[in-house]
Order: sequence, then structure tokens, then C-alpha cells
Amino acid sequence: MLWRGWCVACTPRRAAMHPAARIAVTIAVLGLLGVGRAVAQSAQPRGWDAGVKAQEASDTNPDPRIVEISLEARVARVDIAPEQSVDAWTYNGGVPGPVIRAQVGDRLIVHFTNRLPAPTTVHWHGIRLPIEMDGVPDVSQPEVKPGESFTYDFKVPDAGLFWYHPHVASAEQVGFGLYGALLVEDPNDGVGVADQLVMVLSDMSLVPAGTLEPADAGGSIGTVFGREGSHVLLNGREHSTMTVASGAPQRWRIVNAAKSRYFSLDLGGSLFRQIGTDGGLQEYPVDHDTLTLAPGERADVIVAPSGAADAPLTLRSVLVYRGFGTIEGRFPYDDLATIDFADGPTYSGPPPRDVTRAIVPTPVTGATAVDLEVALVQAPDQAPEYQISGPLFLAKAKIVRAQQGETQVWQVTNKSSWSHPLHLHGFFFQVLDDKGEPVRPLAWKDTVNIPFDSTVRFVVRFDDRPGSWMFHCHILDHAEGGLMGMVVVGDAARADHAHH
Ligand SMILES: [Cu+2]
Repeated sequence: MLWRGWCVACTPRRAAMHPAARIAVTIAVLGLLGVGRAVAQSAQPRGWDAGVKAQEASDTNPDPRIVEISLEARVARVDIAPEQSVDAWTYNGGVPGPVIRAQVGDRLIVHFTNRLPAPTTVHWHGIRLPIEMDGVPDVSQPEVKPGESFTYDFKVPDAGLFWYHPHVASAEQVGFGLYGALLVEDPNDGVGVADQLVMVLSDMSLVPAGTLEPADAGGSIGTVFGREGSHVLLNGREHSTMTVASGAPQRWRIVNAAKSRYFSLDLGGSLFRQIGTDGGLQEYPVDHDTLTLAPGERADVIVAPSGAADAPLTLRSVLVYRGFGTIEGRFPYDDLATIDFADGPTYSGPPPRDVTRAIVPTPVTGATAVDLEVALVQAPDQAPEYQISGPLFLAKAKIVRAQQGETQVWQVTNKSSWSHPLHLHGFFFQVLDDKGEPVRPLAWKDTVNIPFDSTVRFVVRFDDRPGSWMFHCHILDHAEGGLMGMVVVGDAARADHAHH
């Protein structure tokens, strides 16, 4: 059996050792030339993912390197469980919105129309795009008002799983159902697992009458905790079923699109082999018993659940302790999906290969130190409020400045009693340990969890894309509640920054 696209990721050592590798390289090169490509074949029964798969966007552009789609935000009736439908806020009528698929380097054109009763925008989480396409109102574009349209048009420079969601009243709009996955594939990534499932994890809160719960439920306490939905969803359904071949490897591309909930996936003891994270493949695989994703984070994992036809597995999410009040008195897990095993022999094909990626550590020598502190403050007779502060900030504007090409080491200290997943727009970073060394395996991140009472460091290089880039907590209630700032990259920063 041949595994597709072995050439790009394989090491010279591997190619030299293994004659089969040379054949695979030749075939992959022929594939690039359009002579035919070695493609891993499905090991799953027909229709194995029909009960869980998300809708996909249709590309109307005949150019193979351009993906052109229409995206409409509108209120629509969706079924989140067999006995539960709700008028949600949707992209193209579904929750989640359609999976947008592109190949690395493609141009993506999205004709967006707002049919919601409120203004909105679309932010492309994790994509290293120009600021004009970043979807932040008043910073990169005006709000798209009801009835208006906006065309997003940019290249997707990196392979990985990304996602899209509004950046206007985001706690409300994401909570009401506005999010979708953007999968940028590298046909030569060498992973060689044909069966792939995009998983959008989220939740939604309904009042007993079956309508959406208002986004301000619970008042300022709800904001401080971060509101978690009453219905936990995998690709928009409260409970799904898939039927798989026992032991056959499959690739799951997972995004946590919930506005506050952390997910920690459990597959009944079956391992998650993580091969990638926010910004594509990581340096080498790591096995996990449970796979934890804070809001905004992504994981690329290989799983090979095995069992008998009469003994299904359950994919569930166990509670994650993200601070006081987040697990106490709550049911310890939520079931996401049942994994049934098809009749037939256990998979006997080759195991998936070790997927590696050469990532160069970003040099920290000469980097500018940016120290930030997150705290919960409460003035007398005022609601408690998250604040982010630091010596490089321009007081209340919460602005960090950077020159194009500048490398910064951010040290973020969380002095509050709850964890915060910090997301930086437009740029990837590498997480550092407490000695300033890069955390292994090396990986590109755009969202990192900062546990309560702890400090996280990361190194980021701001490239040649000037602009005002947001950073904020991806517990969207916290972002709306003040845990948000901005990095101004480029000319505007220069004068102010002479002392570096
Ligand atoms: Cu937060």
C-alpha cells in the first residue's frame, strides 16, 4: 500500500534508508506533475461518517487555485437533537456553518451577506492574512449592517484547520451559532490517512421554551465565569453516531468553537495521537489519554478506536477545571458521539506513519520583552471586570506596539482565579517554558491557555503585515467584558519605539 505525498515531509535519512520511500517519492513527484497520485484508500465502511459530518461549502470558481463561495448569515431553524430544534443564528442555514476547504496557497473569495437583525463581520481565526481581511469592525473594516454585503478575498498561506466567526458582539453571536471550520489542506503533508473528519465542538444555551437564551444571562457573574451552553454539540448535533472499522486509523481535525466551554475529549481509553495544532503539523506526534482544547484551539489527531460490533465506544467530553465554580456540582461529562463498530475483521493495514515537521525555533536573542498581566478588578459598587495591563501599554488604550520584523517575547501573568485562552490575530507564536526555551514538540500556535495563577511565555515575530491586530481572551464573555487589547504593527509604532 502506498501512502500519498511522502516526499515533502520525509527526512533525507528516511529516504536513504528505505527503498520503498524512493518509490513513494517518485510517485509523489509524478503526482505533482499531474501524472497520477498515490492516494491512501478509505478503510471505513461506506457512509461511516454520514451521521456526524458537517455540511460543506460549494466552490463556484473553476480555477483550481481559487475557492469562491457565498456565505450568508441568517436566522434559521436547526435541529440540534432529534427532539430539539431552535431558531439559531447561522451561516448558510446551518450550525456549524459550512466547512470551507482549500489547499495551501489558494486564494479564497467569500461573498458575505448579512441577513441577521444585527451588524456583524467575519473573522478568519488563525489565517495570516492582510489586516483589511481580519474582520474586526472599525479596525479592519466597517461593520456589515443588516442587508449589506462584504467580499473577503485573501490567500491561505498555511495548511491547518482554521475557523471563522463574527467579531461583533462575539459572545452573543458565536453563542447563537455563528461559526464554521476552514480546512486548509496540504496534499503533500504525508499523513497518509484517507478517512478524515472535521469536528466543530461547541455548545448552545436554550431557555426551557426552546429559544436561545439571552447572551447576558446571569449578569456580571455570568460574564466573570464565562457562560457555557446547556447543549453540547459536535458538528451542531447533541449526539451523533458514526460506524467505523475497528482499529482503522482516522484523522480528526478538531476545533473548539464554544464561546466559553473547554473540551477534554475521552475515547474510553483509546489514545489520541496528536500530530498538529493551531498552525498545522507539529514537530512530532504526542499521545494523549484525553485531549484538552480551550476555546479557539485546534488539534489534528489520529485515532484508531477498536471494539466489537456489539460494544460501541462513546466519545465524551469530561469537565475541565478552569477555576472556581467551573466543575463543582456539575455532571462530570457530556456524551458527544457513539462509535459503532462495523461487522468484519479488525483493520490489518499498515499503521499510520510518524508525522514530523521541521520547525525552526524563533530566535529570542534581542527580542522585546512585553509583560502583561490579567486580573479581575472590582471597584466599589461596580460589577467585577477583567483587566489586562502592562508597562508597554498606552494606558487605557491597551495597545502594544511593534515594528515590522520585530520579535517579541510576551510574558502573560494570570492573576485572576480563572483560566484564559489568549488569542492573537494574524500571527503565529511559539510557546516558551519558564527558562525561555521553546516548548517541545515545537508548534505554531495562535491561541494558548493561560491557567489561573500562572504565567505563560511565547515568542512572536511580527512580519511585514502592518496594522492593528487584536489579542483577547477567547472566552468571549471575557473578551466582551474587557479582556482585549491590540498590537499596532508598523509605521505608527516607529516613533514610539525608538528606545528599543
Ligand atoms: Cu478569559
